Amino acid sequence: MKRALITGITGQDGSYLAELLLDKGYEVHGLVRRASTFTTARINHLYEDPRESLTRLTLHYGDITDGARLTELLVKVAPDEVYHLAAQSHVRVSFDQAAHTGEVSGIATTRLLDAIRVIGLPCRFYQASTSEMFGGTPPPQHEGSPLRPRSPYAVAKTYAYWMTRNYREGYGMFAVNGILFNHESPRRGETFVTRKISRAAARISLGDRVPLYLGNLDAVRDWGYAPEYVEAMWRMLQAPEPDDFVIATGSALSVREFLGHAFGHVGLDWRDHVRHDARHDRPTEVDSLIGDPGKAARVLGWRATVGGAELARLMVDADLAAARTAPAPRTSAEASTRAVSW
Ligand code: NDP
Ligand code: GDR
Repeated sequence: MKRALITGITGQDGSYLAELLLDKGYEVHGLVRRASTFTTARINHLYEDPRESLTRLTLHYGDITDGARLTELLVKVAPDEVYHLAAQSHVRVSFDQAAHTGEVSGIATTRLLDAIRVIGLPCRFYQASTSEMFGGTPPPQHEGSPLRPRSPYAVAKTYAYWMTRNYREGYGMFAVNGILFNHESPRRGETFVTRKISRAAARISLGDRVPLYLGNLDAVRDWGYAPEYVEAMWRMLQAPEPDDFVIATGSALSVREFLGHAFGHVGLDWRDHVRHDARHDRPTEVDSLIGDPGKAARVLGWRATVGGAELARLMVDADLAAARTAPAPRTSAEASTRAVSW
């Protein structure tokens, strides 16, 4: 039985990856940071499975910035594969927490790589790199495109990308970068734009009158479906040689077009319900990210099948179902759209 350690297991991708690996028969270990409230909503269902997954999924407390704890866990778990997904992953928030984002989304990767190197653990390592690293480079972006990061988040991830490559080249580690373009799902964090939109379309279609406050609607993103993207992560670690891959659909929508698909799906015109709030604008914006997934198709046999329009519809349907069973109080909907700058 293969053993995997997932950092960021409570996040969108970590939860889908844990499912995928358990389905494949892995023993899965996840790093979870302590919080004053429960953070395991996305993986609780894995514990409700009465069969053997209960004994094959283990969570360990730890913070990704705590090198000693990472070393201890790597020795204890001795994973065959490490999927490093933990990060401060919000681009807008990274402008408010630049140094913190550098620690969590950048330097923590070095702590993990170094712990693996010092222990001499013969594991395979996946780094969650991002299309944000391309920043100001015009589309289509591929593995050889220049990295021109335009946010503290993207700068931190670019550092981690290069450290991963350096440890591969310098120490012969099987360490790879998955350069993933935006990927979404009903489990997407509520402050990312697609989920803000799908939740708003659902609640407004059910009668809520509170508008949706957004920033820049002109940004263009290559949006794919998260469960398909975690399959690509796994394939990268099964490849004969370590290498870096762009994972994307190859086509894109603007935020405005995504709004059209989401609100149109429930018979609404988004223009009646969306307001601009400058707090959601970014000091430096990334205008257009559209990936070229050709290498992943050739080498890994991986292709995206769900595009932005279908994604908008499936996310709205999921939020409609959720809102019907547990309608959010109006006040909390308003507070969560107005309180901070996402
Ligand atoms: P999420 O924001 O949903 O999840 C982030 C995870 O990191 C959560 O489990 C979070 O824990 C954990 N985390 C944050 N800080 C710490 C810390 N200090 N110590 C331990 N754990 C921590 O991100 P996604 O699932 O969407 O993305 C996964 C990874 O892929 C991230 O690294 C992201 O930057 C990267 N990425 C994502 C893309 C996307 O479109 N989704 C595209 C390209 C890259 P908690 O639940 O407690 O907050
Ligand atoms: P992104 O995703 O920055 O691409 O990073 P996000 O959904 O936050 O923004 C996408 C685009 O929408 C614009 N936008 C808004 N964004 C948010 N969050 N809130 C708003 O109100 C809003 N209005 C407009 C943004 O300006 C941006 O252009 C995501 C994260 O998952 C990263 O971790 C990951 O690396 C990249 O995708 C690829």
